[in-house]
Amino acid sequence: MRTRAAVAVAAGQPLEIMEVELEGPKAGEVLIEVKATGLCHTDEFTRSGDDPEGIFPAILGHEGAGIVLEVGDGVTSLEVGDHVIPLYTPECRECEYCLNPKTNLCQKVRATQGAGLLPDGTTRFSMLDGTPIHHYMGCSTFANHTVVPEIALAKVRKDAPFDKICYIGCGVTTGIGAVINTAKVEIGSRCVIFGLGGIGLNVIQGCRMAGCDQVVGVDLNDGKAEMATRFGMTDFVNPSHVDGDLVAHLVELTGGGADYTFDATGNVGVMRTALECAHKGWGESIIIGVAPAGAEISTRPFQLVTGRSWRGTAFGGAKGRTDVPKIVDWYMDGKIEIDPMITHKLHLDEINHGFDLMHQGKSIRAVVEY
Ligand code: NAD
Ligand code: AHE
Ligand code: ZN
Ligand code: ZN
Repeated sequence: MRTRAAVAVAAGQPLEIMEVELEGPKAGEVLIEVKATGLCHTDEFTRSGDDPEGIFPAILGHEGAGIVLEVGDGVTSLEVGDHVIPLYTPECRECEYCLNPKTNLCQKVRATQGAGLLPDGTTRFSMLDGTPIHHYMGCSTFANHTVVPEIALAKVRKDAPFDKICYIGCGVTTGIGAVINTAKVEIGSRCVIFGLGGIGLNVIQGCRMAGCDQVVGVDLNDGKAEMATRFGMTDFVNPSHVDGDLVAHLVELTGGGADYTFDATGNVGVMRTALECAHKGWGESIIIGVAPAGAEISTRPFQLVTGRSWRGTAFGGAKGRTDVPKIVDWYMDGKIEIDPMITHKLHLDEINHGFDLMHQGKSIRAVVEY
């Protein structure tokens, strides 16, 4: 079939909107009509050329929701008409990672997914002249139709709006999950969140759910403070307005250091600050941000010797087929908020403007509706 897609033709270039060819689903695969997709900073990270795994041409996008149009041979858990959220962290329920409750990093298809291919080692997308186009994070939601492995689809209730629940495909789950699943934040904790964008705001929302006493937000953009306050931030710090050492300032503000800190910027200097403002003896710092190729973190080992821990999380530690339908229920039951964070709705033709808004700090989430 033919479908419309925004294609990343080369690193650093704007996405190009074009008709592409899409082959039907093979065994274990599912054809989806994508109804909506969010723009996450990780899409921009790959588009820009910062991603060591970036492959071009590719159809980016990993924060989508849609409807099953066709299932390949052997697919048993989904049928035509089901509503689904694609999962860049699949859940096969049989690999050693899926069987270990300590991780959500199913490895069943990781090698081919990282190479921009479906599990049989081929791509379903091509340009009209036959040039193959790579998949991205197993999802490729910047296309109106996509083919995804069955194990990378969470089946969700049919009354949930696609233009909101697409955000559960990455930002919402990553932010809330980092608090609940990874850090396991306790009631009464003091937390510091660096980066109040689409991920950081959901960390703040998770901190509110966890019953934190203090939730400090740190961002270079004063414009991010209002929304963060609405989601539960108690104190705002703009590092460019702090005289002297930022770590010392945050340690003082949190009464000796934070119980938990979160990086949602992808900046390795910020990651160091986040580790060092965690409380001596027990503070934990969780890295969520994705850093460019070649970037490395550093600190004095003494920071760890004296009881701080450095950790990381992908997709908020969520096992997607199990947890994502529950998060959709939380949204539908009013336990979490999504709507205010979706600041812009765009047509596919306007997708590059969505990345401009991200760079200008004007959007939290821009969502493309097909
Ligand atoms: P975003 O662009 O919406 O937000 C980033 C925020 O960080 C912005 O508000 C920006 O002003 C702020 N910022 C940038 N530099 C800063 C600095 N030096 N100090 C303080 N604030 C600073 O991006 P997003 O979609 O929220 O994504 C955030 C990061 O999380 C990205 O690196 C993204 O790739 C990563 N991410 C990781 C996962 C995961 O599973 N680990 C999932 C989603 C996104
Ligand atoms: N390809 C990059 C790393 C990108 C990365 O860390 N991706 C996160 C999800 S970000 C979603 O917005 C992730 O899930 N990582 C685990 C994995 O297996 O990819 C690089 O640096 O090579
Ligand atoms: Zn993402
Ligand atoms: Zn698995």
